[in-house]
Amino acid sequence: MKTAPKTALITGATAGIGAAAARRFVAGGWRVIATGRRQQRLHALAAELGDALHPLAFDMRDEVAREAAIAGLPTGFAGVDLLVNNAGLALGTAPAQAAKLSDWQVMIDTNIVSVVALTHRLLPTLIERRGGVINLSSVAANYPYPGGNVYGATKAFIRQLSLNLRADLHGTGVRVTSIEPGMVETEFTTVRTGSQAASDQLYGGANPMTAEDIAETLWWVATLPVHLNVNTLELMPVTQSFAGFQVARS
Ligand code: 8X3
Repeated sequence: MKTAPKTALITGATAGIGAAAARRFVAGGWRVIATGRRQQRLHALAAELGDALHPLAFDMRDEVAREAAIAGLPTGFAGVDLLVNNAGLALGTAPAQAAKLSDWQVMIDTNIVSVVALTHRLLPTLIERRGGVINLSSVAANYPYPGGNVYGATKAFIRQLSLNLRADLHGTGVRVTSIEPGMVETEFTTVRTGSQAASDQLYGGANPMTAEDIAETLWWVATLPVHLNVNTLELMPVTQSFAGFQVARS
């Protein structure tokens, strides 16, 4: 028996993990709603992937635009089976005492407030369809590091939100997963540092993970037999591991 294609809504699909995930899910026969701010990039993705991809350009932090975009989804894409909360960013690597409050606010609005709002909006549909939520957290949720301050805290929120959603959605059949990657070479570090050179230096010789590595992981999680739930999944490149404690000496 032929089953109807499933639909994933992937945020932050204009680049990096989001774009790679859109490609992976379309290749797997799903429909994808690809969201992001950069309309041209979404249209290029739609031109590449065809009718299975519905581009939806809006700023996740704009409540009115977000609601209009979701409420206006065409019939073929209205039933979301999987929400991939991928949109997010890090701004700055300075210690807390030198960081910009405005950077912290943008991270909190993007990485937490928008994710919470979109998830809340889609929960009734996800419950009706026994769907799933995959949240992109980070190793920064699990390990403190200098300069991680508010970025790491937003990702810790996302990890705990995922687990608490699981607790509340118990018995509904809805799956929830927190994915916690380490170094993935995307635009992430250029955005974080504001510099291509800093990004090249960080990833140079490090053999980091790729957006495609994480997209494949998302695909695996989403297509596991329905009686399985991956609660949390932390990934690093082999070249990345843990640093020790610091000691400030007098
Ligand atoms: C960021 C992970 O390892 O690049 O989410 O700092 S890492």
